[in-house]
Amino acid sequence: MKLFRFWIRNRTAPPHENPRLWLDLGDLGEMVRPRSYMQDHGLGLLRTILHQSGLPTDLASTRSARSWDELVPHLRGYEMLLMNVRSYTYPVARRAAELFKELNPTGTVVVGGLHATVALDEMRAVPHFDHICRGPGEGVIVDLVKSPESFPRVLEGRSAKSMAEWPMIDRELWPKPAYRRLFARNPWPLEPKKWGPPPLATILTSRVCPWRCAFCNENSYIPNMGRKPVEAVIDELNFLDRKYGPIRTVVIHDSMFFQNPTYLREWIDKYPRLARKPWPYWAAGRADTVRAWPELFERLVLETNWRWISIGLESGSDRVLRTLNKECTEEDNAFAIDLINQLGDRLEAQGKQPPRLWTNIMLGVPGETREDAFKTMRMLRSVKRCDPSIAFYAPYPGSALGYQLIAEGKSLMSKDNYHRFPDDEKLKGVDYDFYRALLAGRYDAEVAEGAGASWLADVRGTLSESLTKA
Ligand code: B12
Ligand code: SF4
Repeated sequence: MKLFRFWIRNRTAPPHENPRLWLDLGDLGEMVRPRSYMQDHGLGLLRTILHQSGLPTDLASTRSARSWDELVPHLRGYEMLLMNVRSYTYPVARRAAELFKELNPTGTVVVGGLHATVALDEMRAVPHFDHICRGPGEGVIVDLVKSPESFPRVLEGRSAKSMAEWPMIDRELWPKPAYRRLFARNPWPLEPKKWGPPPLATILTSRVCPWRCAFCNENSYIPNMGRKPVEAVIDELNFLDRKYGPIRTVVIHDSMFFQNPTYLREWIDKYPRLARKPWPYWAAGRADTVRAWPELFERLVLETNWRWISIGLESGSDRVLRTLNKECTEEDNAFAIDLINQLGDRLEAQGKQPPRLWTNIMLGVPGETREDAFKTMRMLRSVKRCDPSIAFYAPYPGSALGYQLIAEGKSLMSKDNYHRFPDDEKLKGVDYDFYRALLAGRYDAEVAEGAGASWLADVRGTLSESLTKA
């Protein structure tokens, strides 16, 4: 084994057409095994801009390698390495940069992405990162790649005013999964099964959610920008369907799709008329706005095939919702659940596919009591068609609550394990054994006690397997 490693690392570099390599980041092996994966729009956008500007990049992916040794030949022989670093890919990015420098001692490593914006100190601390771009990269990437030496080590990115200015991503610049059977069933560069049947087309219509939930509040670190015009979204989907389709599911990747009534009305008017097929889609909303604009919500479900409704209900307890600054109440959550249940019944009675509620739930929020957690379980069980995505609360840098808990020394997440798994223990002082027992159904009697007549859910029994990776 040692000999093999020595040989791998010391083989002469293969000749490359391009001097630059973009490395897609994620769990080793994710695109090797037959499992779901999602493509990175940041990488897609920036590589498209570079290629259109005559600065092509080669591509490798940590997700297509089973081990670091397997990645070695793909990293060797380049002058520049580019990466999009998010908090959960920071450990992989560090390791990749170290390896790249070992293999290409005179090479330059250029990084950007959300972790550079929210945790600059940790990025600075990696000596192998030569240039660190904070914020949006679309306005600087070309100059930066052309002449990195004219930029300081840490630089501010520049945003387009509107997503209308972004070029359409050339999806063939995304990594190809290595797994052949998966590939055969899911015509790349469309994506495999997730929420709905494959092939999937993922798309962004907006960049930032304007709310300020304490565990997220992305609008404090991602600059606001104009939304992608409705017709441009539909044109892109039609193009993808013609070129790579037939598409069967659309995933609108926006943090918050249900946010602007004027835009949504235009979507209701145009999507059913102008899309080659009104593909059923996944998109995110909030309980309080569903309650504020119920007619709009109903029309979206009934007229545009919104079939996987993602609402971060987060908790069934007002106390916890307040800690999270969710600005939604137990009543808002109950209203949204009830409306989705009713709409589902109506569609089912007509022999049509009912919408499912895909809901993020957090357990182990600081200050949460057992009764709060029972209320969350009761709330979940009142959803008739539910796909819960349950996670132990994670104090991510960038969010107000995350920064506070990190500063107080309560976070168990470190730069080596930002890599998140929903069931990792993330905070000091939280009784995770209780939560595991709760999800395994050991407190079902206590949960049922307060559930009354509303025990409707198709999530009866153990919820342990709902600690799923997004
Ligand atoms: C789509 C999405 C997903 C998708 C797809 C992820 C993927 N493969 O890309 C799915 C659903 C899988 C997902 C999952 C998760 N996500 Co997510 N996701 C998003 C979302 C909504 C959009 C990302 C996106 O495409 N943005 C648009 C592109 C264009 O922006 P970008 O990638 O940041 O790139 C720009 C800049 O950063 C910069 N840039 C990027 N790279 C580079 C490189 C260079 C060299 C330069 C110069 C510039 C540069 O320029 C780009 C153009 O402006 C964001 C929220 C957001 N608004 O960004 C959250 C977000 C990235 N996700 C987040 C989280 C926490 C997660 C999860 C951990 C959630 C969970 N608890 O399970 C998981 C982890 C997944 C995993 N791999 O394990 C956080 C990350 C926080 C952080 N500090 O990093 C975000 C910010 C949401 C939030 N507000 O909390 N996610
Ligand atoms: S949790 Fe959801 S609603 Fe709250 S700020 Fe983040 S994306 Fe917006």
